[in-house]
Amino acid sequence: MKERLEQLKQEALNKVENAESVQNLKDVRVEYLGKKGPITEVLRGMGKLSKEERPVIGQLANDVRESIAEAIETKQSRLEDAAMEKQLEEESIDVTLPGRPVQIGGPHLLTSIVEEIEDLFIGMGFEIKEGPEVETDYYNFEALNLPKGHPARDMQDSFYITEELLMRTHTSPVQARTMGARNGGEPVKMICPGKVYRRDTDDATHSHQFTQIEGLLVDKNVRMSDLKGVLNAFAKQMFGAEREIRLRPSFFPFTEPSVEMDISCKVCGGEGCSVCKGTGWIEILGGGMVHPNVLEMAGYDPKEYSGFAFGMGPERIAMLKYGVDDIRHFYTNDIRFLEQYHKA
Ligand code: 2NL
Repeated sequence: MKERLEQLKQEALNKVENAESVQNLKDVRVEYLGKKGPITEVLRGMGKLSKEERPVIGQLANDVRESIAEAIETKQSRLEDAAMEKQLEEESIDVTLPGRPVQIGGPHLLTSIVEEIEDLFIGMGFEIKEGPEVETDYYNFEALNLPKGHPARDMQDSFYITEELLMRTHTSPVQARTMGARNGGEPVKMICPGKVYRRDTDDATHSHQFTQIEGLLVDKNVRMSDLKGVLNAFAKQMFGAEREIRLRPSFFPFTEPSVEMDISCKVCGGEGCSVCKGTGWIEILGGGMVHPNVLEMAGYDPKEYSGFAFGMGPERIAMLKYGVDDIRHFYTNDIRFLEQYHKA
């Protein structure tokens, strides 16, 4: 019996030693220490032993039990430690690795420019107005002194939806609508930024869709000097206090007289360079006194009311201010271009 117990002990300890998982160990425990295991069997057979042998074998059987149980416990904690070690290794984080940069977005350059211009005019008491991009022929052309068949319509060919509906070619219809809603009696002091459309072939300076900001002031006794004062304040705030402005005679069907405004060239200080094409001046916008026909169609008496209006292209303003050489940069959304202006 002694040999049997020693043999069982050796067997069990070998199995414990070779166990590869906690489950293996459980199996060994059930196999050797369970109620139906060989050691229990040995203990059951003790009745047949002599008085002298009984306590010796009993003691030995208990020692064997304890040795096996102890070995299982030791092995189990070794397996658990190894598993934990392995998991820690797999899940370890190298805190010395540099962090991944987070992409931080920002406003589009055009958005920034439009908002900057809006803020300047809000500061001078103008309100911001918006209107539909799909317009009627009436508000886009007729109400602006461009009757059907007028030659100036050719320069503003657009995308037509029907005979009478088109994508607006300028933001002026917003102003015609605003004036019309004032019942011919209240002053207007507004700017209207927005998208406009022309049937044009895209190149470095032309786009079939672009942005416009127009301004309008209608009241009693509005004069050309008021236009000049507002535009001078705008130019100096937008481009720098050292800039001079210059008004040249021009033509627009909806203003009379009409002007074009230049600002002095910063690059050469007026000497003449490639930016100003040798003239010392850079064209910025157009404007003039609102044509009496336009006032009349909007319900104002042109003998009592007068007004000035102007229009500019924020793309052109941004191109001049930041040296952007192609209008298509604004629309192709190359992040490398756009990112440069996130802190602008
Ligand atoms: C330009 C020139 C201009 C206007 C826009 C206007 C609007 C009304 C009445 C009279 Cl409702 N005029 N707008 C006047 C002159 C010039 O824009 O070069 N824009 C980019």
